[in-house]
Formats: sequence, C-alpha cells, structure tokens
Amino acid sequence: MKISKTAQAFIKQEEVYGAHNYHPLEVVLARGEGAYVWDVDGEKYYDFLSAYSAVNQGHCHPHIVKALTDQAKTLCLTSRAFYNDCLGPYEEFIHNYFGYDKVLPMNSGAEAVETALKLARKWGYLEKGIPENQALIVGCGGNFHGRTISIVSLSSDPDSYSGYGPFTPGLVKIPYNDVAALEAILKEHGKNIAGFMLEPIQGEAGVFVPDQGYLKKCYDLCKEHNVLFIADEVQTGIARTGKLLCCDHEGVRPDIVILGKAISGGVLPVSAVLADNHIMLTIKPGEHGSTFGGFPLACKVATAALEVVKNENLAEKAEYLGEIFRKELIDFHSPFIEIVRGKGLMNAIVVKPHKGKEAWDVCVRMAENGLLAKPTHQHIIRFAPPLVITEQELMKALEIIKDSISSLE
Ligand code: IF1
Repeated sequence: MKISKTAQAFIKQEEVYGAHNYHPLEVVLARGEGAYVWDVDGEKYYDFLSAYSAVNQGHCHPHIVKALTDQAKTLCLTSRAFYNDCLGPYEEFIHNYFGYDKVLPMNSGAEAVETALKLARKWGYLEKGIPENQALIVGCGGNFHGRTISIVSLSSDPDSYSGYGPFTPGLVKIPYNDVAALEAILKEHGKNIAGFMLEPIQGEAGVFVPDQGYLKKCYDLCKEHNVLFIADEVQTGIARTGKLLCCDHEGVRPDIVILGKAISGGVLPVSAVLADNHIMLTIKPGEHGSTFGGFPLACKVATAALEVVKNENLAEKAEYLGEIFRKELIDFHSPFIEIVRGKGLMNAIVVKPHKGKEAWDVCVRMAENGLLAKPTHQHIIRFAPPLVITEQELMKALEIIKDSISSLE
C-alpha cells in the first residue's frame, strides 16, 4: 500500500511516542460520516469494521453528537457522590428499552464484564449459598471478553494471556457450542457454579455462530442447576446481528446482559450490566463503582444512540442486508473463500490461502480499493459495516470486496 508523507508522519509519531500494543493497517483516518471514513489524504473508504461493532449507528451520527455537545456545555461529570438529573432518567430509559429491573452503568466493555463476574460471584454467595471463595464461573474456549487480568485468566488465546500470570482462580473453560460439556460440568460442580458466561456469537474467534438452539439449551441447563446465564453482548448486541440482542434470535432472556460499544454509537466509552433485582441488589452501596460510570454525558449519548437504533430500524436493516451480503459472497464461488458465516451484519469469511496470498493481502487490496476490514486469527476477515449502510452502498462495497479478491486470484 502506498503511504503518503502526511500519513507516514502520523504513523511515525505513534511508533515513537505510543505503546506498541497494536499493529494497525497503515491507513491514517481523519474523518468519519455514516458508513464512510476518510484518511488524511482525503481518500474515502467504506468502514467494514465499525470499530469492532461500536459504530453501528454510523460515524458522527448528528442525533448522538447533538446529545453529546448539548450536555457537554451543561454538566459533564458529578461522580456518584451526588445525584444528578441525567442518571435516573437514563436508568428508567434502559429499563424500558431492554426490560430488566436495573442497570449498573460502567465505561468499557471489559469493566462491564468484570462487573458481571463480581455480580455473579456476589449472587452465588449471598443467594445461592456457595461457600465463601469457592464460586466458579464457566466460560468458553475461543472467548474474547476483554483484556483485564481476570478476563484473560479465562482466555484460551496465548496472545491475550501470555506473560500476565498469575491468573484469577475460579474461572473455568469448556468448549464453545458444546451443550454436553456444559451439562457435564454442571452435573459435577454445579453447586459451586455461580454463572456461565458466553458470547452468543464469538466475535474475535472469527464470527463463530453456534448451532441453532445452543443458547436455549445452555440457558435451560443453567436454570436446572440454579446457575446464572450471562450473555456478553458487547459486540453482538445493539442490533448488530439483526435483533436488538443476539439472544433474541432464540428467545433467551439472559440473567445478566453485558453491553458496550454501540450502546453509545462509538461516541464515548459506555457500557452497562443489566439484571433483575434479586441479582442486582446483591451489590450494596460502596461495594462497586467507577468515577465515570453512568456520568451525565454517557447517559445522554447512550440514550440518543439507542433512540437511533429504534428510529432507524437498524435491527431489521441488519437482518435484511446481512442476508444479501452472505448470499452475494456465497454465490461468488471464489477459490479464496472457504466459508461465509454470520448473522445480520456481523459476518466473516474464512480465506483459503491462494497463490501465496492470504487474508492480510485481501485486506490490503480492499483498502487500496476503498474498503476497510481487518483479519482476525490470520485466515478470517470480519465484515461489520455500520448498520446505517444503504442497500445501494452495500452492493457497491460488495463489488469492491469481489474485485479485490478476484485481483488476487
Ligand atoms: C482490542 C478483539 C473484538 C468484545 C466482547 C468484551 C469486550 C470486547 C465480546 C471488551 C472488545 C474489542 C477489543 C479491541 C478489539 C475488539 C475485539 F479483537 F479484541 F477481540 F471486537 F473482537 N466483550 N472487543 O468484543 O470491550 O473493553 O474493549 O470496550 O482489545 O483490541 P472493551
């Protein structure tokens, strides 16, 4: 990829003054609007990553930006030491929007996952009667729930956990999409298991969609063993998979829902944990919190971002456009494409290396042709455009994807 001197300067600055904890595609972005981003040289791209599904509502959505700027001129942060006139209305809005008794507001997805783990443990001790410090939480191989030490203690990806030990105890893994494995561990250790946490579709693993009925069967097993079913909808939630929550596809109502990313439309770090009173009230005043959790800006931005999801029917759009996207790539019959999979507008292709070219080469070529996507786990390319993309724009983007792949064949 040719990189202008302007872009090189920004890349160099990050290289000299920033931690090297990422290896970005060499594109330097300067503006975003709807499904598009522009680089520092004015080159326009379709954004098919959406900041890992945080920008479902499109870049710089005017309704969300207005909510941000109006509140920013009024009151930004009070801390939870005092009440304010934004949090209560936001909490009631979330209650009505998702149908849970309560919300515990946090900032990043990882913080919300950590909150869910603490909530499940607290409930396990206070409500289920698990002996002190013996609570187990079950997760799935191939998971990605964030990057804190406890969360990577549950990871099966060496890139996520190597060199960060010792690890948090009480976190065990079973294979994903394996009901029998859950049944076995519940039978053996169920009395000490507080929760089972999973992504309804594994994002980082490469948009791994479990078998139809998997979520429901796991939910029912958890009910049978008085174990909390915890859904990490940070990436799959907020209309991305064609329903408000991915668990909605199977009519499963998790005991704890973890939200992040697009709950704010990618404008501010906002996350949330949803639960009913008998779970949420096990955490008492002073037992958990965060300086910015649920701050006035977050309340207004997230309210506006969720209004956009409903007002613009983004779940229905994702469902409809996702069918078109997958069909077009399946019918393309490229020697490069081994598998096309996904739900709604959370999709991925498994790339078969061809003539020495692999997923990274496809992404570089697509970037040269005006579309940004990034590979995960070497051979998988995820495609997740903002849900505001139009059918016409999607068809144009598909032409870029196909032309880029064909040019490497
Ligand atoms: C990075 C991955 C995606 C998530 C789920 C919790 C979190 C995430 C299902 C934590 C975050 C982000 C993290 C970001 C890249 C991206 C990512 F590649 F890392 F794995 F999307 F797949 N649950 N995912 O996907 O939320 O604390 O980041 O707000 O770390 O590079 P966060």
